[in-house]
Amino acid sequence: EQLAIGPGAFCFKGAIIQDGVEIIRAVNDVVAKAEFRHLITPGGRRMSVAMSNCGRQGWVSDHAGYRYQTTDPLTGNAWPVMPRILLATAQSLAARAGFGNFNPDVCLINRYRAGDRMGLHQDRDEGNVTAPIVSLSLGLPATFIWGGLQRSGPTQRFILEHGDAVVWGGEDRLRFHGVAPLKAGEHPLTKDCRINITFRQTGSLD
Ligand code: MD5
Ligand code: FE
Repeated sequence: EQLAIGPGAFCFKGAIIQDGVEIIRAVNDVVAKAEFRHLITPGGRRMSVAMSNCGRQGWVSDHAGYRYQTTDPLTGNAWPVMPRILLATAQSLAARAGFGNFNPDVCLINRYRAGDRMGLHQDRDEGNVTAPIVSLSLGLPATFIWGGLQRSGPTQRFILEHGDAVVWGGEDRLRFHGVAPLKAGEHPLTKDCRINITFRQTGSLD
């Protein structure tokens, strides 16, 4: 089931349910090497969502700003290699949405617990905004907030549930978006949390 939620945004409802156990195992392998942490925004605020990364680059934030870097600031080590199941899932979904040759070098893993939220923002730290972003939702459901190209524009809300995948490309790639505070709950696979995984391509030549 593929829902076109915008001209360049496609929701694949339940598409990754059958791979849920394997995907969560891959996430656990990554966070055993690069643990979840609460990044600090350039303005000095601690993000409620806990994050980690795998792949050639990782998204980080601190007093100096938002950026991608090849090493984990907590350890100085390279980020863990992107597990094959994650890369394959992202590439397959991008292709189904019409984006061939998607070669993500970043896999950002977000962990939401009860009350955790993500304020309205755009994803524009990637050098290549022509590549889509693929996102996977696992565990507890969340209310996703979807705006327009200006922060002040109207927003829509929809629920992202366990097993849903969304490909954000084309003119929907730079929309403002956020996640409402997570409601407490219990999920058989992730217990008290929601895991969101986003795949990004930071370069323009690969
Ligand atoms: C989440 N994560 O549920 C969301 C899912 C993030 C983030 O927002 O930056 O980690 S990805 C939603 C998204 C990505 C790229 C573009 C658009 C939405 N969009 O244009 O609406 O944790
Ligand atoms: Fe985002």
